[in-house]
Order: sequence, then structure tokens, then C-alpha cells
Amino acid sequence: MAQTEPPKAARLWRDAALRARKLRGGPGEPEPEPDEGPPGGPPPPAARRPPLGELEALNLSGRGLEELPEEVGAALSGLRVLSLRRNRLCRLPAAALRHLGRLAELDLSHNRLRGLGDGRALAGLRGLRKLSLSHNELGAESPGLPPRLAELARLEELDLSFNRLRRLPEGLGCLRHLRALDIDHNLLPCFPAPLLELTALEELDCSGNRHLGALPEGIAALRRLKILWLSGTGLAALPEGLCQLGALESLMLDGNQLRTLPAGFSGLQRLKMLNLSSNLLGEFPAAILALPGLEELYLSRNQLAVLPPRLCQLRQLRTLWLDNNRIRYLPDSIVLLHSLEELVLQGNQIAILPEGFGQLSRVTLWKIKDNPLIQPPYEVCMKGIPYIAAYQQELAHSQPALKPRLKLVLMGLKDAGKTLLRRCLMEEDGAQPRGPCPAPSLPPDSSQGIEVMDWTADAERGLTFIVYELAGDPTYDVIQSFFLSPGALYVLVVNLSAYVPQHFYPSVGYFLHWLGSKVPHAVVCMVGTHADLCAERELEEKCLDIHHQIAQQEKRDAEGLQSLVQQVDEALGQDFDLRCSSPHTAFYGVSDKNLRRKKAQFQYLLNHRPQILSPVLPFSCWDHCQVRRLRDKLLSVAEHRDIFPNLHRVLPKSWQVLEELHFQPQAQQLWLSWWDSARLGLQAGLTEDRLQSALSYLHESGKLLYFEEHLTLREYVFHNLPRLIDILNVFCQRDATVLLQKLLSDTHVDELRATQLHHYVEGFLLHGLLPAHVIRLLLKPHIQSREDLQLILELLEKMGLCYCVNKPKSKPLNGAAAWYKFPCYVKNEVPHAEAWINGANLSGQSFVAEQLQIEYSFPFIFPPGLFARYSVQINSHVVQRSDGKYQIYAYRGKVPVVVSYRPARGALQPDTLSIASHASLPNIWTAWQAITPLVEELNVLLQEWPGLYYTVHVLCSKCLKRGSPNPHSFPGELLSQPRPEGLTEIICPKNGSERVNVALVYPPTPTVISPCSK
Ligand SMILES: Nc1nc2c(ncn2[C@@H]2O[C@H](COP(=O)(O)OP(=O)(O)OP(=O)(O)O)[C@@H](O)[C@H]2O)c(=O)[nH]1
Ligand SMILES: [Mg+2]
Repeated sequence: MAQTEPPKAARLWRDAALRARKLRGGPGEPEPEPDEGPPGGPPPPAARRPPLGELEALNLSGRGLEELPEEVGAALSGLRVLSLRRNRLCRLPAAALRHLGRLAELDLSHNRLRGLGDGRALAGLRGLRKLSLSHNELGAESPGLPPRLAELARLEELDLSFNRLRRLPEGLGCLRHLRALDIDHNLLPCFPAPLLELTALEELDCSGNRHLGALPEGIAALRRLKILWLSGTGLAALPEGLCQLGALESLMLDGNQLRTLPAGFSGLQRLKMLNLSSNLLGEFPAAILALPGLEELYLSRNQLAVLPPRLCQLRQLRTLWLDNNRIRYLPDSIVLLHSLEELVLQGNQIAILPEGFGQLSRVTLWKIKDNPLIQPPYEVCMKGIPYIAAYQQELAHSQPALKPRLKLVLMGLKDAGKTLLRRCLMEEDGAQPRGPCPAPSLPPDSSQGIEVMDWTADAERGLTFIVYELAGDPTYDVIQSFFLSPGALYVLVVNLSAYVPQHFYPSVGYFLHWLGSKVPHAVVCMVGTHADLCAERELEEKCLDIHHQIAQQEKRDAEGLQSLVQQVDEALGQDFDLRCSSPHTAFYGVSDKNLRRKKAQFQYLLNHRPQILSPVLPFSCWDHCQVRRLRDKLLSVAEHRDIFPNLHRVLPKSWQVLEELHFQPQAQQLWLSWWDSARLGLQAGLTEDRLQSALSYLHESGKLLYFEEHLTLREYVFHNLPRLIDILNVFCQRDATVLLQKLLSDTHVDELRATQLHHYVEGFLLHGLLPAHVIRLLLKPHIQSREDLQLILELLEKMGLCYCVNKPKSKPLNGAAAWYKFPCYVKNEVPHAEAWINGANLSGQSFVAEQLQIEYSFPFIFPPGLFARYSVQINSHVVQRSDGKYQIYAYRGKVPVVVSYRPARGALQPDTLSIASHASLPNIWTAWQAITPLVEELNVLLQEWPGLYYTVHVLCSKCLKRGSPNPHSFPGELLSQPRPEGLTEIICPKNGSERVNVALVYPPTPTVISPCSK
């Protein structure tokens, strides 16, 4: 059934059509009857077909037809519906059409028609009511269409979209029955005058004729018009005549240059949908408020600063998109829009949401990112309307509290001077400016993992920093990535005396890439330590060099992204069909939607570069003045409202008290049960039903861990972050002696036991494997009870640090027997590869297997620890796994899969992570079924890295089979697209003679998350 699209795609299309009110129902819409069998498949038995002459509907779409012989027409003279969609017709099959005088519907879309000749062949189809000529090359030979088209007097629907027409035939106005006309995406230089005579018209689509420029006053004549599309037509103003289209229900005006609407616009009293996105509106057009029936209003990407209080008059409004404007306040009355289901406010300047916002309980599509929110705080807003409601109720119960507390993260290479810098800052006492700097007398040891402490930097103003110091040893990167979060102030520390320009990347550039990919728009302060050991000139030169090289790296990255935006733009400028026509083209087969998404992603990356606040601040721990200067600098940055609006967030007093109670000195336990926490809640004045939202806020703002959606963990609150971090730090330890010391300390161990423990440690450092009881020993004194141990292991699993290799499914975990694998420790293991050798299947028989391989590449940086975390994440999907340092072989059911990481080899071959499987061609769906969940799991994980740039490709399975070292790659976006209708094979551009079956490039059902969406 060539007409049938996969159900999901079909649904998407229907939704899109519904949204645009573009459903053309009613009589005159007999869909072409499907003919049996898949395209290209064997013809069904002739016995089941009616005699040809009686056939009423025939679907010949996607058959690669170059012509339709006259005999076919002659034999099918009874046809009423004929689809010749997606063929290769260059000319109208005039001879065949001559016999088809009864045709009511003819679909010639997606062919290669360059003209319609003199039009005689079509004009003969007197009964034609529906004609589609979209996606051809009409206009390529002569600027217009033959006048005889106007002889199709019974025509009701005409689709001429996506051609190259520069004008329409004069007589077109004679088509008195025409209800729907699509002339979008042509090259019309102005609004075609003949259209004004089409008074029966109910739907008109002129979008994408980029130079239409203006509409005539006479458009008022189209009084029956219900749907009018004028997207991207270069309109700078609208005529008053438009306001007389009293029947209009949907009006698309997005992507123009409108600054205002005409005075009479409120005359469009039937309007239900209005799209004014991507225009130049500086003020909210008041006329819109007088359209009481409006259900959908799109005003994204304008320059609106103020919304009128009377917005609430639009009582029927279900959809309101206001993203990417300059809105500072929402009118209080917005909470009266009780029908709202979609509210999109992303990318504005909103700091405070009006009281009673929680009343908008019907809103299911809610976007508020990229606003300087303080009340409710960002963390609450992001969780959705119910959380906002809870916050606002809480605020009404107890007075607001303001407590400035900012996360300060110190990062930089080993021996950069972070620990000493932190000590100097924290011990610096403003009251004794001339005292000796105390810190250097206690040279610190190399730090391990992460250290967290509170620093009251300004007691007067009550400003506290929560300082996270990340040790420079790269083995801690996996764990440290968890603590790079938005809304913190980052201090990147460089040892200036050791610095040489050749080491810019490992000492500075790398950290900026790492941070930037985890925290877009991160605020970074550069500090150069050991200034006392450098001569003045040297100091100046090194600071300047770092400054220059940061600028260069930024420039390179931004230029790279900009050129990608440009490439996507160019591709978008082309027709989708053109993009599908040859696998050589960039973004082969990628849909416009996916391209737009990709562009938005690049633009997001470009707009959210790290914010590097200063040139390098030279610093010596010996110099009191410099210490104080640094402290003042950090304070002034922290208090800058534009940089850290969050610092001024308003919290209900009860939430703040709850936070304090959780951190009081007597709360030293590792975790609290929900009930313990609820008791503290009561002390803070929070009844149990109000505790959840407070805990959720504290979790989101990084104060404690509370996993409200986890089956077991939600019964607990991990309030003691420093102790948790101590535990994490244990698993960063790679020194056998230190580990052994921990195991052997304070227990009475005999020699035999000691040897045994020794083996465990060796095994751990090589294979990352440990039994639970040894983990318990290692974690002494942090862990006292078995419950402690089980909880911590669940937590580590949830964080993606380890997984249980022998946990019995559906049975509770048996602490004593369980073994845990920590993938970041896997050192030199090479997984056994029997199943993969030369495409041999499980039973060892050789067969002609086709390879599927999805490759992710990471041109700037490969997220530290991603491979280890990913290998934990996929554990629930695979069986019989065998892990190597860079590779995992496993099975999904009976199908083998392999996940492999390949580190970068020079700038031209970046780090890659690939997921592969194989199967014979008829069974290739099994291979897709094996890898798709793994791909989706990776996509989910990558969403934790919103500033990361990476690409996804589907490697050509023919190239892979040939063992080509440089296989061709198809765009990864194809994974989230349905297989194109009618296409069976794709030519591999690397080897023109090879055809790749479409089933080896597109999965049977598109993946849910586009690999490139964030
Ligand atoms: N002369 C001088 N020595 C410094 C300065 N800052 C740090 N040091 C010394 O440099 C060495 C490393 O400093 P740390 O503060 O331990 O370095 P770190 O960045 O914490 O290193 P890791 O913990 O390993 O990541 C220590 O011996 C410090 O005493 C400084 O400004 N001047
Ligand atoms: Mg240190």
C-alpha cells in the first residue's frame, strides 16, 4: 500500500494539518484505492482484480514510471481516481490521459514535470475536481502555465505548490468552483491578480513565495476564505482589505517583516488561529484583544516588551507562544486564561511569575527556559505548573526569605594552586588587612575527588559561597561532571609559573570545552596563580597569551558552528525533494523540520558560549592585596543581577528553614528516611503534603538528593552531600596501597584474608569488579548498616557509576552475593569477540550478514566519563555482556550488539562512539531492534550535555561489508524520519555501483528522540 504512511508519521501529518485547519474533508475526496502489495513487490494474483475497464481508482505512486503508455489509458477508461505521485514523469502522459475523460482526481505530484505543454491533455479532463501538480519543476521552461488550465471548470482543489512558477495563467479566475488553491513555495514576484476572481476560494496558501512583498486591497473579494497562509512572503504591511475577510479562521503570517497590524484587524471576528511569529512587532497589537474566538496565538520571535493586562479577554485561548521576545513581566490577569494548554515563554526577561499562576492547571506544554527567574526560582519553574502552584501556596503561608548562596566551583590542572587559593580566600580576614597570609605555611597535599565547604564571604550581607573544589587529577572527571551545574560561578585556575603556551589546551582550553559542553553560558573567572614566582614581564606575557588563546579557541569554535549554520541554511533554501534526489548532497534526505531543529541547536550553542569575565587575574597566595582583590571580584560578580539573577531568588521561609534543619550539625547521618525528613518539615511548618515540593526544590537546586520518581530511593533523602562526596571519592581512588589500607584497617585480618583482599583490589583496578561485602569494607566508616550499603549501591547505580552484574531480576538484591562492576575501572580487558568475527552467527555458521552501525562523533570534546556511564546505562537492555576498556560486546535477546569508543586521532578524526549490530537483510529489523534502544539511551544521556556539539551518522553498510576504512555516512537525522515512500535503494556515493537497501539506512520505525535534539 504505497499510500500508507507509518502510523506515527501519519498521525504527525494529521496533527499538523489539524493545527493549520487544513483538513479538507467532505465530498469529492475519495482517496485512491490502494492496490495490493508493497511497492516493488510481486503483483497480486490477477483473479482478485476487477476487470480493468471497471477499475475506478488506481494508485501507481512510487513506481519509477517515466511514462504512462497510451494502452494503459485506453484499458482504464473508467478510472475516476489516478495517482502517479512520486514517479519520474518529465512530460504529461498526454496520450494516456486522452482516454481518461472520467477522471475526477489526478495526482501528479513529486514528478519531474517542467511544463504542461499547451495544456490540451489536461483540458480534456473536463470532470476533474482535484488536481495535484506539487513538487515538480513547473515554470522551469516557461514562467507560467498554459491558459487552457482554466478550462477545468469543475476543479475544486488545485495544488501547484513547490514548483518554480513566476506567474499564473490569466484565465485562472474562471475556476468558479475552486475551493482550495496551493501556490506556496513558488517564485511569484507579486500577488497574482487572477486570484482575486476566485470568489469560491476557502483555502489559499501563498507561503514561501519570498518576494510577494505586498497584498492588494482587492483581497477583500475573497470573502469565503477560511484559511490563508502567507508565511515567509516578505510582507512589510497588510492592507485594510484583508480585514474584510470575515470568514477567515486561520491566518498564517509568520516569517514576514510586519511591525503593526491594520486598524481594522479586529474585523476578523471568526479568527481562531493567528500566527505572527518571526515578525518585527515591537508592541502587542491591540486589535488582537478584540478577537474573542481566538484559540491559538503565536507571537514567537518578535520584539515585544509588554503584554497588555487585557490579554485575559481572550478567554478561548488554548495556545499562546511568546518565546524569544523581550518580555519582562506577565500581566497578572494571564492567570485568568483558564483554557490555556500551551504556554511558551522561553527566551524572555521574566523574573517573577504573577500570583495565582498555578491556576493555569491545564497547561501541559510549558516552556520557560532562558528567563532570569527569581520568584519562583528557576528550579521550581522548570518542574512545571503544579510545582509553581505549590511554591506560591507555600509563599502565601509563610513570609518570603532571601538567602544569597552561590555555588563556586574551583577547577584546573593538578598543582594549579586551587587548594591553596581556596584556603587563602577563606582564611582571609578583612579585619586584619596587614596580617601575614596564613595558608602557605601549610602546603596542601594533592587533593582527591571533590571537596565541598561553606564560605561566608561577606558576613554583613550574608552572602555565602558553597565551594566545590575539583581535584585536578583527571581520574576524577567522571564524578566531577555531576557537579558542573548551571547557575554556579566557575574559577579556572592556572599555574602561571608552570604555564607554557604549548600547554594551553590541557591547562585551559580543555577545561573550557568540558565546562561549556555541560553548562552552556557558564560564568568563568580566570585566575593565574604562582604570580610570585614569575617576573613581571613573564607574568604579563603569559596572561596575555592565555587571553589570546582563549579568544582564538572561542573564535574557532564559533566560526565552526557558524559555518554549520550556514550549511544548514543553504540546505533549507533548497527543496526537500532536491535534497532527496542524490545521496551526494549535504543533509541527504533530512526533513526540513529536522534541519530547522539542527539549526536551532547550533544557534543555541552559538548564543550560549562560556562567559569569560576577565582577562587572567594574576594571583599569589603570598600577596594579601591580591587575595582581597580576588575575593572582592568574586563577590561583585556573584552579586551582579544580570549574571546571577538566581542569587536573589525568593523562597518561602518554610523551605529555607527546612533546608537549614537538614543541614544542622546534629543531622550527621548519611541519609534520612522520608519520615525523618517529614519530622523536620513539621518543625519548619510544612505539613507532609507540602514537603514533596520543598524537597524537590532542594534537589533541583543541588542542596540535597531526593529522587522523587525512583521506586526505592524516593523513600530517602540524601541530605549530607559532603559525606556522599566522600563516598564517591573512594571510588576515584586508583592507588592499590591506599585501597588496601582501607580494607585492612581496624579489622583483625589473618594472612589468608589479607591475600584475598589483595586479589579483590587487583581485580577491581583491572576489571572494575567488586563484591558488595568488600565495597562495604571500603566504605567504612561512611557505611554502618546493610541498609546503608544497599542504598548507596542503588544511588551509585542511579548515578551511573556501577551496575550489579548478577542481580536476580525481580528479586530483592542480596547484599552478600552481589558483584558490582565499575566501568570506569575497566583497564585492559578485551571483550571476547567470537560472535563478531566475519559475520558468523551464534551457531558459528557463516552467513551473508549486513552491518548496521550508528556513529556519534565529538569534534570538540568527548564528555569525560561518558563511555563508562553509558555502559552502566545500557545494562538493563543487554545480556551476556563482555566489557573492554573501550568496547562492550553483548546481546539484545539473541542479536549481538557492540558498543565501541574510539579516542580521537588528531584533529581530523575526532572521538567517536558507535553502536553496531548485524543480521541478514531479511532479518535486518532484528538488528534495528537491537540497537535502537541503545541509541535512544545514548540520546537521553547526551541531554545531560546541553552545550555539547556532536554529530550522528548511519554508516553505509556496503562500505562496512567491504571493510572500507572510511565508510560513507548518511545523516543521523534519518533515524528519526519515516522511510521515504517508494524508495527501495540508495546509491552509496563512495562507490556508485553499490546500492544500499533502504532498510539498512532507515530503521523500521523512527526513533523517538532525534539524535540531534536537546
Ligand atoms: N609560590 C607559590 N606557590 C603556590 C601558589 N599557589 C599554590 N602554590 C603551591 O603549589 C602547589 C600546588 O598547590 P595546590 O593548591 O595543592 O594545587 P591544587 O590545584 O589544589 O592541586 P590538586 O589538588 O592536585 O588538583 C603547592 O605546593 C602550593 O603550596 C602561589 O601562588 N605561589
Ligand atoms: Mg588541591
